Amino acid sequence: MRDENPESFATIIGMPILLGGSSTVGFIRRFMDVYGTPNCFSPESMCYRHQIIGYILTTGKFSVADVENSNCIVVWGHNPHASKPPLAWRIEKSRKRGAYLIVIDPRKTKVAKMADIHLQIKPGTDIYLALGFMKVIVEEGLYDSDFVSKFCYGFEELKGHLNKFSLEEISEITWIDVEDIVDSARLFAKTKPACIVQGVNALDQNPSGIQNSRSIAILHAITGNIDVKGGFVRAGRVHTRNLRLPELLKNPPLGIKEHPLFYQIWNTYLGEGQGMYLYDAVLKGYPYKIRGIFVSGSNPVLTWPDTNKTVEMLKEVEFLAVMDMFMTETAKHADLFLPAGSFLERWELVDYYSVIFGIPYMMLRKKVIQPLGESKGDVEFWLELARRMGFKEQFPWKSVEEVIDWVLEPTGYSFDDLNERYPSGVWSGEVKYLEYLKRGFKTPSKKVELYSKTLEELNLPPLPSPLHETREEDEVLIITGARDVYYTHSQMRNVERLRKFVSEPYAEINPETARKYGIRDGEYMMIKTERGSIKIMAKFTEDIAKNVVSIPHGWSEGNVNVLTPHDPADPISGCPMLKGIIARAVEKEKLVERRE
Ligand SMILES: Nc1nc2c(c(=O)[nH]1)N[C@H]1C(S)=C(S)[C@@H](COP(=O)(O)OP(=O)(O)OC[C@H]3O[C@@H](n4cnc5c(=O)[nH]c(N)nc54)[C@H](O)[C@@H]3O)O[C@H]1N2
Ligand SMILES: Nc1nc2c(c(=O)[nH]1)N[C@H]1C(S)=C(S)[C@@H](COP(=O)(O)OP(=O)(O)OC[C@H]3O[C@@H](n4cnc5c(=O)[nH]c(N)nc54)[C@H](O)[C@@H]3O)O[C@H]1N2
Ligand SMILES: [Mo]
Repeated sequence: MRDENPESFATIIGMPILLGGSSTVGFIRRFMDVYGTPNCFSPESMCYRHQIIGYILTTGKFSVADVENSNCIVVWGHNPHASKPPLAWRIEKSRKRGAYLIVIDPRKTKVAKMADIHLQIKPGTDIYLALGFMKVIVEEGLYDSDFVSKFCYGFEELKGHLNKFSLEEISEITWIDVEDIVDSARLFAKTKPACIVQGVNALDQNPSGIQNSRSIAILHAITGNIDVKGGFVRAGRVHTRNLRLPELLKNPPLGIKEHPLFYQIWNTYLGEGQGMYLYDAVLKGYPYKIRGIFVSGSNPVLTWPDTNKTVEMLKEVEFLAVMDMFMTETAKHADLFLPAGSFLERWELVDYYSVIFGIPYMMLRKKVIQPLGESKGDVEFWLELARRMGFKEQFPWKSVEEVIDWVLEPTGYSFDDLNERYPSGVWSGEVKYLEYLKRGFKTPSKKVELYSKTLEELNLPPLPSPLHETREEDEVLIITGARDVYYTHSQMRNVERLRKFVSEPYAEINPETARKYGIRDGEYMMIKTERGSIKIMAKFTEDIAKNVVSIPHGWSEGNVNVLTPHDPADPISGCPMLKGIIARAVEKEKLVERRE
């Protein structure tokens, strides 16, 4: 495959690898650089990356909400008690100190129950609500006029744009009363400092995803909450050495012709392709044929959208290798299965920033035991493969310890330092407030771009704009992937003790909605979309908005991704639509013919 056309080989890495830090992710990508394929993919095609792009496009950098020091916290599309408990504890602490709390979620989550205001929004309409907030803030003169005039680009254009929307129309679309929109916008704009914690992907996984993230950055900017304690603060990265081969980054992977900003924003390369284009490349040879896939630490049969298509794709390739600790639903299709060592069986450098404090952080994860049986740690495996393939020049290291030392060199720390002197890790750097006073913002205009010329040049909306069609009132909308504190994506279903807490997947549904379809609590229902249908148990709760059904992901029985489309939905990033999907039918199970 490599001799004929190396780009026909692709890798899919998953969360355990992505979170492993740059010495793991970068190492695999470096291997692919040398092999000669740009086609590296990961869950970032539908996770987190979109928020990063939206924030960078607007403020030139990635920022996080400083909830600990804030006096008004907006939690938007996020359920941190399930998905990020350390953040939930900090919100609770701030709340006790007297901070206001606004939560925007179609479900009354634990954090929503603690809130001053809970806006039970119609899924997928967040962009309208954001425009409503901006409208109130701008028209009532609640914005920070000094910051706006000195540091924002395009305020007049934004002001004109907001005239196109009325609060009554926004209220109808979002299911939120005008009064609640106005009260929330006033509370957010008048309380200083204030911040918005955006969920990791709830706002991204729809056609207006990047528009949502841009709007959140803009709301911080016009209220003067950028780079201030308790506001929206820059997340700095640890400056470790990049393992990628920079000259090869210029060769873009699949999906980048269609979504250039998914790969590169100005001088920043983000480094991977949009995985939603892998389907056509494998199945239709468009724009060229992908013939082999290596899946490392991912379970796309349960975690990627459109399971039927995903399975078709994995069956179609001439060669499929899967490296995992378990014989997963994905591994069952593999030509070659490679046993992976767990995080306890390898050294790993974690070098990110804290998504709670924004401070760069690094830590050496310790190898506690030697890999069991024939398993290998991921980097160890790729190092050995590089050796056997003769990539010695680009892979001169003899061990994973040496790789980590090389990556660490620019930081002034070594493997031994982290192993012996700082066993619990080191913070490297601090949050820098008001940085822009010295250098401006790292955007083409050097200001916060309310109006984005970069988007305009790509024929994309330069101002935050809805890219959704509005829908019929009585449709049932499916939101997928709400996190459950007991499980991580498709993992841990084999742990019996956890099964005692949640033994099978369920769909949360409001009793009033369920009654319309003759379904009772605990009964099985069939849910059908244009992609497929699944059987799933109905769990009644008054805490979910009417006409909304919430289904978790990661279950092999009741696999919600049978229902989801893989088409790139957001024109900027190509993110697929995993929230706010229209249900074709919701029926009591026995009334429906089984598909297979
Ligand atoms: N419908 C819907 N789908 C979703 C989402 C949603 O909200 N809705 N969320 C999406 C998001 S945000 C994400 S991040 C993805 C996650 O998608 P994936 O990353 O595919 O998620 P996991 O199921 O955690 O798969 C990780 C696999 O790695 C294996 N593993 C664990 N440790 C190691 C290791 O050290 N080495 C190797 N080689 N393997 C290891 C595990 O056994 C498991 O099979 O799911 C996405 N899917
Ligand atoms: N225990 C556990 N923790 C995890 C994970 C896990 O699998 N298990 N996965 C990790 C990963 S990779 C990720 S990406 C994050 C995901 O983190 P998040 O994306 O923040 O996911 P949740 O915390 O479930 O919160 C999403 C909330 O958004 C709401 N929601 C759904 N659709 C909409 C909408 O259209 N608008 C609004 N406003 N709200 C909506 C849902 O009801 C839900 O309460 O979690 C991480 N943490
Ligand atoms: Mo994720």
